[in-house]
Amino acid sequence: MGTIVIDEKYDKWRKMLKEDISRKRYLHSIGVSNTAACLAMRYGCDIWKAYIAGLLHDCAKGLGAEEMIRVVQEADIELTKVEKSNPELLHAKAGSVLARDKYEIKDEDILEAIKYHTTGRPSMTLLEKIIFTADYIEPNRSGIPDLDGIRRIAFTDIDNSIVLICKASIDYLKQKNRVIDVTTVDTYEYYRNLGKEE
Ligand code: DGI
Ligand code: FE
Ligand code: FE
Repeated sequence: MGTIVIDEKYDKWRKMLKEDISRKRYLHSIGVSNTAACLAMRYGCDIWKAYIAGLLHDCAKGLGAEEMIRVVQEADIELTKVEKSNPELLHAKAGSVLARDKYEIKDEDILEAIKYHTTGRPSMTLLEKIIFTADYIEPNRSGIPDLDGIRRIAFTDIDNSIVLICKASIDYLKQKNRVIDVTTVDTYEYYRNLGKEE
């Protein structure tokens, strides 16, 4: 695909997204898109895939919990009990289905990056790591302790920034007495141990 073709598509997706989610969420998505493109430049990932995955990662955020469950189940994707009872986790899988069926994204790498953007997973692809990280550090995020430190580390050692993001998320969820998904813990442990081996 030539750059001009993708640019026109990006504009179409951007306009669709604006209709599907709140203004605040839309601005966050633009922030993630741009930040993901920067990280892709830094780490040698496909810049356009990062730009598109960043834009669409939260495309299901406008759906209600029931709707998200229906969308995912109709696509024959399994939902865990934890996902069913915690709607904040559902938008990742629902988003990958919506991106495929409504936004007509055919690229599996982009769809996987959307699917795993909330919990991460062990051995993420570079694109998955970039979307996971960009989601946390994009310019509109605020009120997170040492966010500037994490932002700097994201551009020097992305695996280490993933450890810090997972740790901060788990601490936050514990503090709020929320159920922690096993994948969230697996991601944390995988990237923490990766750092120890070096
Ligand atoms: O969609 P965003 O707000 O941009 O960010 P996100 O997709 O990373 O996370 C959405 C929410 O999901 C956020 O409030 C934290 C929450 N979350 C992340 N991991 C877990 C989780 N919630 C539960 N209950 N368990 C988790 O493991
Ligand atoms: Fe999200
Ligand atoms: Fe997000």
